[in-house]
Amino acid sequence: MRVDIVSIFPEYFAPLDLSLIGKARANGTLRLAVHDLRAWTHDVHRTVDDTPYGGGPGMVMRPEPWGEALDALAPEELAPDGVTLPRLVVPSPAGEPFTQAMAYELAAESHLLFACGRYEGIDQRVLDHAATRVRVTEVSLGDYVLFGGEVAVLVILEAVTRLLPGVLGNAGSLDEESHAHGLLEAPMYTKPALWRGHEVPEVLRSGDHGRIARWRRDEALARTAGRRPDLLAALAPESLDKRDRAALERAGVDRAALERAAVDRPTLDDGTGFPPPPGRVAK
Ligand code: JD8
Repeated sequence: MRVDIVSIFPEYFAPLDLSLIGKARANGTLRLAVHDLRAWTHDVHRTVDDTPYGGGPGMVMRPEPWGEALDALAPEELAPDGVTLPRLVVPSPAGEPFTQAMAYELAAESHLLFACGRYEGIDQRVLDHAATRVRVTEVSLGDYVLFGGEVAVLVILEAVTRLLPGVLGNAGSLDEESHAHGLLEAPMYTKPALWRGHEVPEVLRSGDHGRIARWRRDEALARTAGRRPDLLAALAPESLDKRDRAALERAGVDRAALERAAVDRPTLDDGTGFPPPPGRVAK
């Protein structure tokens, strides 16, 4: 996979030299380049921002450097095979929520181009213009406010690159994990068996693989019910068998009630798309 990142803070991406992503780069699985947006400015101050039309606080990223960056990294003149067309990914609080499903989708692309905004964001015409040439996906990490897109790109790349063939040593660890089957994972333990008065559950030391698998499944179900009822409610009914339903009942979960909770969750929304800050009462 080829990845290009454009940012006014290329130093933010130093961690991409480390660990498994660094290894994937070193062995050619991942061809990653970070570009300084200011390389596509022409004034002495290398200006990338200006005041917002319509007024308001802060600054907006000017379109011209972004236009030149896209011309360089997503050229209109395609290679004859057309395969070099990148998918443009733009972190934004107004984007589509980033999920494991989207990570899988992005991992199937051969070329990703990330545009990191700062300040109040990028002039909208950059995205509108880019969409005439490439597929554009605005992505949000979640409902909280960041300074810019850089950290979001680090998160997205970590989720995406670990799905690339050959990046994870242990292929089995991919589909056994949380979010692959829609449940949180059971807790994990290692040696020693007794540590500061806390014991590893007996079942995990029993060597009985059937009992261990059932225990882990029950823990996953109980944990998900307690911590993420939204995930449990979103499960397809057929992904829970009779023993699962029994485990949920023991954990005190009424699945019908969970499903109702998922559809008529009380709204805290005041139209801004964000829940009220602490201290403010929801409408
Ligand atoms: C990109 C600029 C800051 C955005 C005013 C200050 C993602 N989940 C997420 N939260 N925030 C971002 C994000 C924030 C960004 C930029 C992503 C570029 N900002 C601006 C508009 C409102 N703030 C994000 N992914």
